[in-house]
Amino acid sequence: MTFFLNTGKRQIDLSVPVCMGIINATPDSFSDGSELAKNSEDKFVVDIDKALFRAESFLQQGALIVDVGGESTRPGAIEISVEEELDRVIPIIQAINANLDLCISVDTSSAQVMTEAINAGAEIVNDIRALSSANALSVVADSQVAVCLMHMQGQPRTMQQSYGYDDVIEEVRRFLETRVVACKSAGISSERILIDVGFGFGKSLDQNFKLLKCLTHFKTLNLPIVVGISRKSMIGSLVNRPPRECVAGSIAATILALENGANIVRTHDVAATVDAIRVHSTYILA
Ligand code: 7PM
Repeated sequence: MTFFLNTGKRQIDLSVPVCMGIINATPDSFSDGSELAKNSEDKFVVDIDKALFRAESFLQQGALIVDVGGESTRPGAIEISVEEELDRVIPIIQAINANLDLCISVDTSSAQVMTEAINAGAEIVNDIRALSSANALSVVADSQVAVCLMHMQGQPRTMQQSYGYDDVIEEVRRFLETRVVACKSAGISSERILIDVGFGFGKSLDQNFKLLKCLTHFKTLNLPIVVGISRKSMIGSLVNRPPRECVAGSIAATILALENGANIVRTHDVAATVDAIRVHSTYILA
């Protein structure tokens, strides 16, 4: 099964997996965010030039998509205001859209941020809350952009406190199916929908690895699969290293995800991920 993702502006061929580079415009992002802070400011202000430079290097390294996020979804993170989120992400999206041929994804759950991001050139809404916030579904339905629906149990602030599943695979699958139905009922065609099991979002180490091992089960939904494993604690806690030193572990897990049908890999480490995709695609064709 080969897929094309329709973002309104372009059709992305997913017959070979593609790489989505992460641009985190958050002060407390554990693995890269504060690198985008303007040095001259006391409070966190994103440095647009640094963000643009990162996006450009992602493009050179072979990413097709950049995912720009301003709300910190790290476990335990505090929620920020919509104004703060807009201040962080919109200027970055505008700058990338004006300067680079990259498909821009916006990592947000807020309908207002989605609206302004789409106006600024975003082509994918990547929502860890799967369009469950007020008006989010209609904002996407009324546009031409694509959406990534992710599963999360609980909320980022509290989601690592308990992991209650009878059958993690079945429950995540059923949740995603329900959100896909909601999208289709609202008029979003399947060419515009991506699904994501949400590694690390209210899941134990064992549950994360069950999802990785059973990723093929999600192929029955007949939609492209996004995976976000990069530098997460499901890797860090195994290899006992801080996020920055989790690249090799993340690539190992990425190969397993690719082998189990991942179509889009969301990553901090684009060059390494593009190499892994090349190795895997060659292996598949041998
Ligand atoms: C802990 C958990 C730290 C998650 C940081 C994160 C995903 C996402 C994020 C994902 C999709 C991060 C994140 N993770 N969007 N946004 N899938 N679609 O690694 O797995 O940046 S936030």
